[in-house]
Amino acid sequence: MPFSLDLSKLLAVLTVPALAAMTAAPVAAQTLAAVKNRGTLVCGVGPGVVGFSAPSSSGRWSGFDVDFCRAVAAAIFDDADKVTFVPLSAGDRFRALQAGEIDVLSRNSTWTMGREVELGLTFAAVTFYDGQGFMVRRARKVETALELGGSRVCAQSGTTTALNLADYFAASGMAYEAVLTASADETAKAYDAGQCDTMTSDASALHSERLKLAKPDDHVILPDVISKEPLGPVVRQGDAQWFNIVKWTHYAMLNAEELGVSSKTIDDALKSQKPDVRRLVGIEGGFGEKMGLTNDWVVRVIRRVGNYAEVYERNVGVKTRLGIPRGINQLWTAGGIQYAPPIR
Ligand SMILES: N[C@@H](CCC(=O)N[C@@H](CS)C(=O)NCC(=O)O)C(=O)O
Repeated sequence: MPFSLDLSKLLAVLTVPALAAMTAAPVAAQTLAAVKNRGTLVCGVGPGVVGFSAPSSSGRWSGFDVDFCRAVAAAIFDDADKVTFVPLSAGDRFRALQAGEIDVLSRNSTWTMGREVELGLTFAAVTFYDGQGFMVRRARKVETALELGGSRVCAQSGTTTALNLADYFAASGMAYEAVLTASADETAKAYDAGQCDTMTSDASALHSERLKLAKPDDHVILPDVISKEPLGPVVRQGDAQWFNIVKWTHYAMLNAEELGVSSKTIDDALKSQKPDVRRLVGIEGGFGEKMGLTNDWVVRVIRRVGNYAEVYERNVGVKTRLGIPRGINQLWTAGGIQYAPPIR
């Protein structure tokens, strides 16, 4: 049909230059400039999961996810305190990032395909490999999650937790009732008050939630892990420079651990003759400036916040109240799956 031929020609004329213009356009690199102009990094965090992100009584934020924000701030400003923390519920976190209310989300968020292809967001790295678990009262003498049929299960809304819960009970042919709440505090309160007999969330968060209960020792975390929860920082799509800064902050902290560079040994590292240590601390390679930062950006991160092991052990490791062993979050050289691409 002549009409359709004409239309397709017209479309080709209109679309080809438009597409070429899109691909030729430089990738928007506005986030770093905005952060520098503002003088502070705006970081979305969880409101209250001790060990991951929680404010002290004086309002100072600390935790594993908080330290990641501090590391990015240290990389940019050489000051780990130049961060404004924005507490966000599970249901609101991705909207806040999409809307530009925060520069990065560091809030025990699970990397899923849908969160990238549906929400226009990108996970920069996996800072904590986790999985979903269950907590029950010790007195129930439950040994495995397969005995949980008929349970009333407390979980947080707006999370992968609630979705996995439904999948797991359906796949196991078990009945259950979900009691969904809007925050970690509410979930713990509902469980402690007996509104549910089982609590489910990322296993790491369960270790933290247990500490909120009236009698933590009366509760056990079952050994079953029913899902993959790769947790990490999230950015908006379309700003490759910012994505690289967030991603390489995690990888720099891992590489530092692998090379034995910590906040205690950073001054020795600056005198090192080892090529990979010299590239890490920016004496060789010049990678920091190519990313919009200074060449000593990793020195700033390690001096002000520490390497991956220091951050892990300080916030959630076996010597803390949470007591979570490194497990699969060990470096690949120690039997784990934390593996950073090389700096070269
Ligand atoms: N990793 C899961 C769960 C994340 C989540 O929000 N977990 C709860 C665990 S109880 C939490 O951290 N809440 C923080 C809070 O409400 O303070 C996801 O990305 O959907």
